[in-house]
Amino acid sequence: YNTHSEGFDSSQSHTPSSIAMSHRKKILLKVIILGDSNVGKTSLMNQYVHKRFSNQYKATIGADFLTKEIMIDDKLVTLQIWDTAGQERFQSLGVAFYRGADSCVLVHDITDSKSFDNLESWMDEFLVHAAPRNAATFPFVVLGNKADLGPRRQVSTSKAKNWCTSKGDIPYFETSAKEALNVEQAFHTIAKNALAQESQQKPIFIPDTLDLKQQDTNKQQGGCCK
Ligand code: G3D
Ligand code: MG
Repeated sequence: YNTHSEGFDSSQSHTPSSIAMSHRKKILLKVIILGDSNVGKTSLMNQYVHKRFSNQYKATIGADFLTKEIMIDDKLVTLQIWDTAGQERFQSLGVAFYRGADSCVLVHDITDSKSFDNLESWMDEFLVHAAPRNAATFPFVVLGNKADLGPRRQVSTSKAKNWCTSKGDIPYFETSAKEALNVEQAFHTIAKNALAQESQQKPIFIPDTLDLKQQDTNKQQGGCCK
């Protein structure tokens, strides 16, 4: 596998006019996926981008992100989906992971109540590190994954929905990366809400100088630019 390969949504038809139109409005949205390890984050991304559920892929994915192009209304949107490489175990995700996120996907496993209880701290972690301009309206989405394992469920749908409502009406989906249940729908909502939010924002201010000392303390193994 090419770790930075391009996914393409073949369900969308690109007529010449839709391509011409979309070129005027090419947009990149950064989506990050957070949650406890083993909830299925990598599997969800792989299912969405490559329409596959495989263990092999999981072992080789060391990439910072995958991309997928989709059409939302008349806009060609490139989703840049950032997954962790297992560092979530140590809560040591670098600054680059959070920087400039347009949407944050919080994932728990419906058969693991601890992973649901931890959503709150993942959300806090995100808000502290990404420091979005408007935390109250930032587009989060919550996914209760492994919905195919119904008999082993520990987190009820209503409990998850109530939490999402209490956090400002965050959309909630129960997904299965294994059975491709709701994955497409969830990411479509993620992209739509990220796009809606992004179009309200002014260009991001990028400073000329970087505090290298600060950068260094956040540096992860694997080299520069993280
Ligand atoms: P993570 O990236 O959040 O750490 P992974 O999670 O995507 O690595 O998945 C963790 C384990 O859960 C994997 O099992 C994976 O196959 C499984 N998994 C992911 N999504 C689903 C799902 O929707 N349904 C079911 N039944 N299993 C899922 P292994 O055994 O390979 O560790
Ligand atoms: Mg993973």
